[in-house]
Amino acid sequence: HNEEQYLDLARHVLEFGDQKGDRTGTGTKSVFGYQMRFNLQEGFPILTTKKVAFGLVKSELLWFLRGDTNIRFLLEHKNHIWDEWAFKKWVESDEYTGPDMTDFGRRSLVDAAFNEEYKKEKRAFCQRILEDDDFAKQYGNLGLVYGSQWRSWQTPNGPVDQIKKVIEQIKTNPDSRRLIVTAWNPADVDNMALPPCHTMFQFYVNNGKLSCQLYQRSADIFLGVPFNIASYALLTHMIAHQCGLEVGEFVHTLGDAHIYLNHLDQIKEQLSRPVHQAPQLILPAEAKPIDEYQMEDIKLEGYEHEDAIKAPVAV
Ligand code: UFP
Repeated sequence: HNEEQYLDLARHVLEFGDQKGDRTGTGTKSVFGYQMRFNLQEGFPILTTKKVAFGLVKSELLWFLRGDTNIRFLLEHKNHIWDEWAFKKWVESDEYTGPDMTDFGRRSLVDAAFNEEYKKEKRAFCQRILEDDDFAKQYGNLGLVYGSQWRSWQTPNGPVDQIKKVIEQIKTNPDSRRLIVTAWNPADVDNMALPPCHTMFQFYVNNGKLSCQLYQRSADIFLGVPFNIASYALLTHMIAHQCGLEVGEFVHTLGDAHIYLNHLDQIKEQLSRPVHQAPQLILPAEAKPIDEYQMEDIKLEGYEHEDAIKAPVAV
């Protein structure tokens, strides 16, 4: 069963992971180098031992594929996963005159009164992004994130659309061993708040089936990875659909694979739960241009799952 790939990863890191410090100061159990293989013919590999918010996976992936880097699109779809990055730029700007939001990520976790103030400020920020075009242009844009790296990688000779190119190559040259999309730019990483976690992915065509392998440099096993698996499985389906291919495997290769020390109870709870049958992904009969898919074009049928499990995000 596909889900055992993930549960085995969690058990492996609990058993063999070394305690290791990290950027956030939280502490982790970590291993280096691990690989999971999901057979996409066996159903869609979204986890069933806890609820994964597939709506957020969809809207984020559609956002990347449109080459969009402005959080307004995400907010229009009630997706708040990238808010903090835009909010940070806003509260650090000269124009911001509200209460001091320095180090809001950490303070909101330890100071309840501050957390209320922070949530209020952030709600107002999101509302303004939705309502005020000029404000959205200036403070909603995250700049160098996956949308721009995938669809308009900047070079001295103009932008490179890696997604368009790789789709063309899969169609015309399926045996190619160069079907790669990369997000890691050594010239930028020193100036980035969050250097890309999904550093690159490669496609592979065999027997009419499209497979995809992702190299993820850093993997938060409890909170990030379930989301990442669903996202790249969906991407593989969408690209296969574009190219008239069936889906093969999603191979997920991890660099620093870690469980945060404040997620240990949650992951143990998850490991004690029953696994349900995998759902099916339904795409429209006819493929659309890759940047024109709408939320309602993508459906999961028969997603049975255990309840969501809450855990603090390390920032
Ligand atoms: N992380 C993921 N998946 C993602 C994402 C982030 O697991 O898609 F964007 C986690 C990995 C790590 C943290 O725990 O976020 C990033 O921190 P760092 O840059 O220090 O690796």
